[in-house]
Amino acid sequence: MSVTSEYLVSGMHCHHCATSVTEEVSAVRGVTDVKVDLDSGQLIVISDSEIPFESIEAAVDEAGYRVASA
Ligand SMILES: [Cu+2]
Repeated sequence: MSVTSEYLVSGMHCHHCATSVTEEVSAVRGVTDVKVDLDSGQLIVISDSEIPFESIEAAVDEAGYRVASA
């Protein structure tokens, strides 16, 4: 089973920001694919099970950005 979750990340300004977020969120256990749209700040997480919001929030925080909304 594959779960798709969408989040909004604030503070990303360039390709480097998007790469940082992608790397950190990709490292969260259970995550199989991550897509970041720099213009809209949209973060799409594909996982093989439901990932707790706190885990995504922590990973984005680790990258230096903030989840604006789920
Ligand atoms: Cu940047």
